[in-house]
Amino acid sequence: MSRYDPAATEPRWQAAWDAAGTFRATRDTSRPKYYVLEMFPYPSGRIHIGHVRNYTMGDVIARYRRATGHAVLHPMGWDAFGMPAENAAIERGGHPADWTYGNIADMREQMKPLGFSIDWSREFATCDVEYYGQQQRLFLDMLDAGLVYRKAATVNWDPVDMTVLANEQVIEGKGWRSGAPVERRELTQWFFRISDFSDELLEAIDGLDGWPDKVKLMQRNWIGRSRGLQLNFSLTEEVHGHDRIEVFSTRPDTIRGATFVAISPDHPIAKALERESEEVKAFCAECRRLGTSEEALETAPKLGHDTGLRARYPFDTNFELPVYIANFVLMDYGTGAIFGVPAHDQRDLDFARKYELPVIETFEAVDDPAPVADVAFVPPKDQTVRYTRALSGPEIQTANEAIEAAIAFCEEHGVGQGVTRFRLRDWGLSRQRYWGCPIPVVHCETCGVVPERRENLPVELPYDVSFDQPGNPLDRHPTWSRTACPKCGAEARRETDTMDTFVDSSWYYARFTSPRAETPTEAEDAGYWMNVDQYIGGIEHAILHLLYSRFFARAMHATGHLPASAIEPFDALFTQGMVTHEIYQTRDAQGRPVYHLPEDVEDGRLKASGETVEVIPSAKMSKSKKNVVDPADIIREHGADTARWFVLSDSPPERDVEWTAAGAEAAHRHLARVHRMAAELAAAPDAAPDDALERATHKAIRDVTLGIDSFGFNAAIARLYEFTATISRADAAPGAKRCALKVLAQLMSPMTPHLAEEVWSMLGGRGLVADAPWPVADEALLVEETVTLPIQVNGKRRSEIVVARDADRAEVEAMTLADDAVQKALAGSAPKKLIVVPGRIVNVVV
Ligand code: ANZ
Ligand code: ZN
Repeated sequence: MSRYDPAATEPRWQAAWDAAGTFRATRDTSRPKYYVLEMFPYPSGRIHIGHVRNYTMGDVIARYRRATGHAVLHPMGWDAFGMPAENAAIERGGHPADWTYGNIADMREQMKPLGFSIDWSREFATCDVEYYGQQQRLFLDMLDAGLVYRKAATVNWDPVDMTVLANEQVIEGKGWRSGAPVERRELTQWFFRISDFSDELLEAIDGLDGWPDKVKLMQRNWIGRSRGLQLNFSLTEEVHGHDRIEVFSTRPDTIRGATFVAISPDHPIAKALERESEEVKAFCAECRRLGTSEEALETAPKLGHDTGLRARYPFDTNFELPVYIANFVLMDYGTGAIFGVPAHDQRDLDFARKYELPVIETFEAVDDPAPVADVAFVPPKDQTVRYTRALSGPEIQTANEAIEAAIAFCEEHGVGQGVTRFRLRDWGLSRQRYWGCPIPVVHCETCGVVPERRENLPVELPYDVSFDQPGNPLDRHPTWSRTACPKCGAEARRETDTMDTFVDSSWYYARFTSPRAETPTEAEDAGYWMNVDQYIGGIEHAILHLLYSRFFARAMHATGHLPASAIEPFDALFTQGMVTHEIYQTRDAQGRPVYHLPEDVEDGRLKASGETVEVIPSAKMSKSKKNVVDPADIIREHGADTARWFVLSDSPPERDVEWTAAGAEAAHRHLARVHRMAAELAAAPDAAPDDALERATHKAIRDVTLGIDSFGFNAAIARLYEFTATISRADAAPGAKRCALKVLAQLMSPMTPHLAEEVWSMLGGRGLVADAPWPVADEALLVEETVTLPIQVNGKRRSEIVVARDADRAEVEAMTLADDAVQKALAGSAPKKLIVVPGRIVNVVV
């Protein structure tokens, strides 16, 4: 009898699917379409078990939808630009392109044995010139449409690496690689006008029914709409043509508690003062040395410089406030200036304590009005409080009410107006990096910034670059940036900045609909395949990637590359949990932890030395802790189907699942058992269907279908375990069991497609199980034919009987009296009473 041998059979079925072109996506207007997409990977070089879980989930859905008659698009590609390739070139020599394409080849080889139903003919990498050339076209279209612009912006500058750093690359004020203190610099950069869409991107979240609530909340918070007041404080004396400071506040209800005004170091008034005072200059320089991230500003100590200027409180012009330059005021939020209310804002209170400014309360708690020292009183805005210094409105009101009243009051008196502000900033896309998509513009001395002509696209990255010096190799290239001005023909210089790699991943889903087109998309293909019906990926992309994609889809619609129906590109989103593993450690002579790979540990001891290991409970897999398992090893040992089955079982897909060797072995044993049953039943002669098995089969169809449909893969798998046991135990003819097992193969096929094909073919299934239509549960067989009735004797439950649903009273009574427990209780005599509650219970009184 043939043995379960995935090493031999899995490649064979993969070859069969390939040969038949089973997973090639083709437009077919006679069928409903289904587009399932997993977030494409960064080609780091190795597939990890988290990838396996992510792509297996997508694969289950893709295979299931094919079986239910959909035209399925399930593509794969590579998010291939970015810093790691450049860092590898700097650290180890070699070229980013070679490193990247080498990694892609390796990862493709690691991925293929997993048997995903991917249309590999659509594969691309974002560093393919065919892809980023189209991205340049999109950029130019967006430029024409006014969706991209240039402006001076403050950036984090690493003076050693001579490059701009993203906020995440600034660690405690220092460059993540150079360790040099990061400076704030002003550079002219390209920006996408995403903030024009703030309102729309926010409102549209309400319609994203297929998205997890937590992701929607994160998107809302990131966009951060807030209602506030913009008003002027006049200055007691004019300074360089400025006679007032415009401030923005979301708490105008607290204005009578204002004790200072603060402006950003980048505010025009601060800049004017900087020109005349060395002291101001030194102070602003100090502020700029800190990063620009909100986080850096949150944690950095509050610094202020008293300008000596005085601002008049707008309603009582005798009341004057000092004007500070403060490091925690950002120039690109609101107006770059605030009024400080130490009583009701912790940051302002810290500042006031440091610079000995007064603290004036405007409201207090209704029940316990005593303030707490050095803690600003900031109750929720919908809580009722007592205003002691309200600007307008009654004494007792909520902050929300007081805020609206204050805005109305200021508008009435012509001193300010209500405004809606967003936290969302325009998206700066310029990177002073080589390994990215070149920004297709040219700088001409006479014409300024000129877009490259479309017929000159793509602007290709030069291959001959060196990484032996800091900075952007494109700047140092002897010829690359030299070109003719597209407008006047004079000698001009190419833009050497490249695009943020988030741009690459903001439209790849659209490109997959026609990956070889000579335009970014093809209307017919995009119209047919968009939207992504099911998007699957990690929660770490819940904010930026999704927001940028939502913006890009709108921009692509505005520039004619996507239909209006695709401006929300992802109908449903699923964020999967991680695969975790225990950590094994011993200690060195100094007591420092030494980590060990799972494969080197057995039964709590090191295989090599027998030393006992400490076991740290399940944690995110990480190379530094060595608690990683390599999918390639698992496939070698157990086969791909075992890996696929295991990552889906045990835990709901949104939760973490813990990888254990024992669990993997159990999964493997189960698959081997299904295989063995198939081998045993393969030659069974045809038999009449068995009623009970038939019913069990249809219940399994119903439950597994429901499980897959609702992302309850673990529940579906639990049902498949049960169904396997039912078939095995069933008291039915082998021929009937064989029929049930064939359905089992179909139901398992999305999760364990190779084993399913094997079993299907052993049992005489026609063609590939991948092509077989999904079984449909017969409603008639799902109706329970029997009911279980508990039997109580003298009020205590003693037994139960299974009777036909339509059994009559006499029949139930007869069965009750025949029951062992009842006979024992009666001890030969007749019952005093026998009460049958049809369909519910039987009561016997003796
Ligand atoms: C006075 C006030 C009193 C404020 C109070 C808060 C509490 P959200 O709500 O996140 O939008 N602010 C305004 N512009 C700023 C800037 N450019 N840099 C730093 N802080 C700025 O934040 C709005 C609040 O943050 C505003 O309301 C302002 O301080 C401050 F008890 O005004 B508030
Ligand atoms: Zn020119």
